[in-house]
Amino acid sequence: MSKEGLFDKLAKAIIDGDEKAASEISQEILTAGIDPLEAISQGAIKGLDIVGERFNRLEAFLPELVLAGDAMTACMAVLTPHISAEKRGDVVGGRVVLGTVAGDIHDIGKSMVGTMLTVRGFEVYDLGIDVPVKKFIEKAEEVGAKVIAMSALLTLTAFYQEEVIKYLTDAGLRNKYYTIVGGAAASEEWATQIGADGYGKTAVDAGLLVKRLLTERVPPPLPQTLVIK
Ligand code: B1M
Repeated sequence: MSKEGLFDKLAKAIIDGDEKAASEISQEILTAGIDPLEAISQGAIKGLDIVGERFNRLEAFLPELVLAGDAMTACMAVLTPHISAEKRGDVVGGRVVLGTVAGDIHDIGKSMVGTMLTVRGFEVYDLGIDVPVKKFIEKAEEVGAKVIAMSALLTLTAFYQEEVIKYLTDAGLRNKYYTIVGGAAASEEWATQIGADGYGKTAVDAGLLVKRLLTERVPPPLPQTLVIK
């Protein structure tokens, strides 16, 4: 089967919420020697986007979202360990505290960011989902991180990204950490508005962003949000 055919099959497995099929097709993709990152972005995420659009049009409901999310997780479990060293680029090193902001339990994109940072050689402390403002900072202080990375998928709770930045400022810690934001509820405009040091549209961009921030060494807070898109 062609690469495109496999990507379509993977997207369909996600749309159908079929964990077993998602896992099997992901394995097939690996066996065929196809780039796992391409399969995630050209196949699996397309499937999730279709479910999201159907949800918007009231043609799909919460159970379908849940099943699609589970199928995506099954696919990622097979594919992510094989995201290759070629994607690493130059290893820069440095610690990053990562999480999805308070009130938001979307995990998939945040975990992709974690994978992309890890393969680039950063030490990632993934706090998971629904992370309270203070926890980002406490962890960053504890592990000596240089970057705080926040994902937000819900418009309603994206303001917590700004709360973390405000908290850092109020605590006199703003010049200690680069703050970067992303996720479907974030945008370049939003990142600029809240004074984030960086914005990345995709997980791959997040990896490039952290690399740029840590190699260019302009101390935080940056006068202008660095944008990779
Ligand atoms: Co929900 N959900 N969801 N959901 N969900 C969305 C986000 C939504 C857009 C669907 C829709 O209406 N079309 C909508 C949000 C609307 C809005 O606020 N604007 C929505 C809603 C409304 C909800 C609920 C409120 C539904 C309800 O209960 N009525 C509820 C909220 C729960 C909560 O968080 N408190 C809810 C629940 C869920 C599930 C739990 C069922 C499930 C998540 C399962 C899981 O994560 N394990 C789910 C899912 C699957 C989705 C959709 C369909 C897919 C999300 C996803 O994983 N996308 C989503 C619609 C959509 O996005 N098409 C939707 C794939 C993922 C790879 O993309 O996370 O954007 P994303 O990450 C991208 C980039 O954004 C970037 O990298 C990734 C790609 O490279 N990125 C970063 C992410 N973080 C980054 C950080 C960075 C840089 C880049 O730097 C730090």
